[in-house]
Amino acid sequence: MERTLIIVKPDGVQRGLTGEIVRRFEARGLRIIGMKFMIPSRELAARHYAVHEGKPFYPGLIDYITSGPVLVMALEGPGAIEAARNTIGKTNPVEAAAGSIRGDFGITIGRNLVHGSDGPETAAKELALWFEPHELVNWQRDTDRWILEDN
Ligand code: D4T
Repeated sequence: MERTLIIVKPDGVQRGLTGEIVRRFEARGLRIIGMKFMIPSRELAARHYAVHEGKPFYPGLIDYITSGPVLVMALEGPGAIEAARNTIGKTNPVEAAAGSIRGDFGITIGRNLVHGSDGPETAAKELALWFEPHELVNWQRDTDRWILEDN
């Protein structure tokens, strides 16, 4: 079982795509284990995007991610990180496959709707950054035997 951190960014929330985006992850079989709605502080955004500090797009990225409410989710499942990245699509929506979230709803890299952790180390770091341990819920999904081969 793997865990990943997903953010519906301010454009996804403002455009009323929150439900559609959550639906896609649920339909894929990923289990929601945490969820919160918040306006990220600039400090939180800076820690989340620390790896991009100094890059030309960094200031715009921080302005964008702090510009309004986001929906933050922790998802769990086998291969959850890669599965979620594939559901989200390539970083630049122009290159994202049709059928992915960015491929269906995005057209520009600076408004790419969703974030998903890009590896196990990043996922662990981001989950700890956005969630307190007690905010993550351990639960059994009754449909798991129809979604997961080993459950
Ligand atoms: P996030 O982190 O938002 O899920 O995006 P990705 O994991 O798919 O892509 P990333 O970390 O490389 O980029 C982070 C964030 O910065 C924006 N960005 C990126 C941008 O506005 N201009 C750029 O040239 C790049 C590379 C988009 C996503």
